[in-house]
Amino acid sequence: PQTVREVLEEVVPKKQLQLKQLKTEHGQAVLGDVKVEHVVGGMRGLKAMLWEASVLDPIEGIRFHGLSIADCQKVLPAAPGGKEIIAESMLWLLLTGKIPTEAETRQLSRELAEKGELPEYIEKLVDSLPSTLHPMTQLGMGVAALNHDSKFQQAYERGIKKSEYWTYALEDSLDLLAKLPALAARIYRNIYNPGKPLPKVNKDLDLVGNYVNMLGYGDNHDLTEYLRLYIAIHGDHEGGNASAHTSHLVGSTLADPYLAYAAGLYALAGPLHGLANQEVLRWQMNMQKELGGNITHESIKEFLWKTLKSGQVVPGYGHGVLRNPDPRFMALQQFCDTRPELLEDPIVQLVKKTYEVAPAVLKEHGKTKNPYPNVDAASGCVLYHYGLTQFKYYTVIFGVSRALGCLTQYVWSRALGLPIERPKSLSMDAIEKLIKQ
Ligand code: FAM
Repeated sequence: PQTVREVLEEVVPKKQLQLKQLKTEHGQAVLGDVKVEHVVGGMRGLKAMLWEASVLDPIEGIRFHGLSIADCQKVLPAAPGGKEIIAESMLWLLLTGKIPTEAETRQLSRELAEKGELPEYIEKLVDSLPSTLHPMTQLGMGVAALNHDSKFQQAYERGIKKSEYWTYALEDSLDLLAKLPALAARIYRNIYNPGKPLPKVNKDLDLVGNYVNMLGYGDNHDLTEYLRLYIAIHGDHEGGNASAHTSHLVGSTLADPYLAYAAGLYALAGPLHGLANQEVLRWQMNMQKELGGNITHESIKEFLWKTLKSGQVVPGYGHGVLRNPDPRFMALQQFCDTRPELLEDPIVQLVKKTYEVAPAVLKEHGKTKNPYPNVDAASGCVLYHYGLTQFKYYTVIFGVSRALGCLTQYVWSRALGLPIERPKSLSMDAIEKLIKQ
């Protein structure tokens, strides 16, 4: 089996040539207009950045190098004894555009496990934080501080050629990804199980198998399989979402992969983005408390209107690009469909019942361009069922996953020699002057 680096050494030159031709032959080609609404409306739909690993279609949803989630579930290797996609096989696809063999996947799992232990200074840093400090804040601090050993930053200081950047970026990216489970699990243990011993990284387990084991749920096969699927499908969602976009921008200054991803994590920590999975559980628990035993479509509709009338958004619904139900939401629902104990779970049922009425209410409310559920509407209720009930931690799991996409793009942005990003900003007066011309 080849290593992911060996496959990249074959793929990178081809993509570098494709970019060179695109730049020289089509540099002046127009891709669309820039309107005032883009400048003042968060650049929705503005074609403005390059991102190789995935493209998001508003109707069909995400495709990873052209493969849908269903395609990936057919071809990407699972864990030994498992069925679901695992982080390593998704990472291989994102990085190389190719499907890894089972042997290549196992080799990558082993390579990551070998690098999975945290340096002692990181353990001391994380253990020194108050348990009341939000786990996302703690995760970003740990990730940024891991740049102490960044190979990219050390090589850059030595003065390496631009053509070599991506190899050091890849080394840091694999090192960082390998350490996320131990870092994320230590934060969980410190906040929710203080003093409980943390298992060591098990060299025979895949990344998520180790993560679940260190979280203290290792004997729950179904939860492990769920988190394998969860982490694989949250990995990449093209380049414009806030965590990917932030990480991409920070990386374009040649800040190392640790700093770039730490920045991305702080975008993910926003309630309109990754923190929505925490907000969905809080909202669904409030709904369950308020409705008590009277869970009907009517009573859920009333609760939805109450949320909207109080000026809040309905968490887990809407999307900046999607105009259809999120295929990631559907994949997580399908995971439940094959497990009676999940289908009978009250919170899982509440999510399902909410999905049966929320789109119509949001359409009637008339503001959101997308009245359908996004991945956050479904992602937390299964965790809750399996006993991972601390929903303030949920975005950390999203943060372990989104590294797959952000670090892939960091490697590719260096391989393609993408420059520092610097779009033009305007004042309102300058805009008015411009449109009067
Ligand atoms: N509930 C109520 N109002 C909503 C809404 C929702 N779920 N989604 C959008 N709107 C409102 C939005 O606030 C805006 O109102 P204002 O003009 O008063 O600001 C209006 O509808 C038009 O918004 P849009 O163009 O349809 O959506 P955006 O592209 O501006 O924003 C989201 C997209 C995801 C931020 C937005 O749908 C939202 O806030 N959803 C709820 C929070 C959430 O689930 N976020 C997670 C998104 C997920 F994909 C992720 O990143 N993990």
